[in-house]
Amino acid sequence: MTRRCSLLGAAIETGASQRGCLMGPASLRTAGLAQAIGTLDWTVTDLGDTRIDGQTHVPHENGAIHHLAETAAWIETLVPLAQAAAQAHDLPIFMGGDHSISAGTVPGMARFAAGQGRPLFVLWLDAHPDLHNLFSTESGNLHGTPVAYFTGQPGFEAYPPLVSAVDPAHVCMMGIRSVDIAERDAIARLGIEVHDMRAIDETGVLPPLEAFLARVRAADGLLHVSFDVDFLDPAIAPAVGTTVPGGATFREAHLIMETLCDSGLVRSLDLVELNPFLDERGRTATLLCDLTASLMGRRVLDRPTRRFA
Ligand code: HAR
Ligand code: MN
Ligand code: MN
Ligand code: MN
Repeated sequence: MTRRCSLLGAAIETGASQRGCLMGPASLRTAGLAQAIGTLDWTVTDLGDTRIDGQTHVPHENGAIHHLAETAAWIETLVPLAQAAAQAHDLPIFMGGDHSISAGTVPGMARFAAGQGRPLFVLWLDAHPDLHNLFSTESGNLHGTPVAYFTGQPGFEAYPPLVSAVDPAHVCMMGIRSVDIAERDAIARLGIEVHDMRAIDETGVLPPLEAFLARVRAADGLLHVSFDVDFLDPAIAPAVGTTVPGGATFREAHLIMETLCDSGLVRSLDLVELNPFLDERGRTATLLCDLTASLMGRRVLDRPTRRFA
């Protein structure tokens, strides 16, 4: 049966240290995201790009913070849009923009899931855990904060009140390889499931992913996937301002997306941190389109759907 997908652009770059993520949605469209999905068993609705009004500066006790007012406005805007997109479509895709969009898209999805009486689970594919609060961030770059916010941690009085929290036990991170001290403490304190690159080197991506998917299924959960370009190795994905060596390979990333497709559990997707200003002839944007196609059913050969325990 043909399912409905939608694309929503959130051209945010105020959360990142470098400019350029503003062009992320345009680059994904130019690379043919809608066309790639449209050749599969999906209809695609492009909802266009959302925007916020100009903001006046809001100071914070942590003087390092950049663009607090803009980030708060983006959260306010994105929460209801994400929730509405989930109501109208089987798989909304949120095109960033830097990773601060997830401080809006994930709570919006969590609120949608709560309305269905189901828990939201989050698969966080990233080099970074993005677990700072507004007091612990030293860089002041707010793309480093969404996970702490949407899991309901303290220190976010300056963000809009959280509409619906995600249980930290429902978050799984893969690809992590750059963690600040405050984030390391938060991971331990919250008991978040983190598979860093060493763990992936040791086991490959499938065992931890399948174990997480089994947990989502057992809880009758909805799954949101948040895909940060820097999850990938910079050799295959140069278009990101925060490259970290030793990331996921082309095949590791595709195998994750193909396995997610087989699971049938994915309800929404963020594609974030794409900085087209740093891309090489569109190769990173094209790779993101191909990975999304794998998530949505592109197959080299017909094969029986993998069975899960
Ligand atoms: N942890 C660092 C900081 O807070 C780097 C954060 C970079 N974040 C992203 N998203 N690129 O994952 O500044
Ligand atoms: Mn900065
Ligand atoms: Mn990130
Ligand atoms: Mn990152």
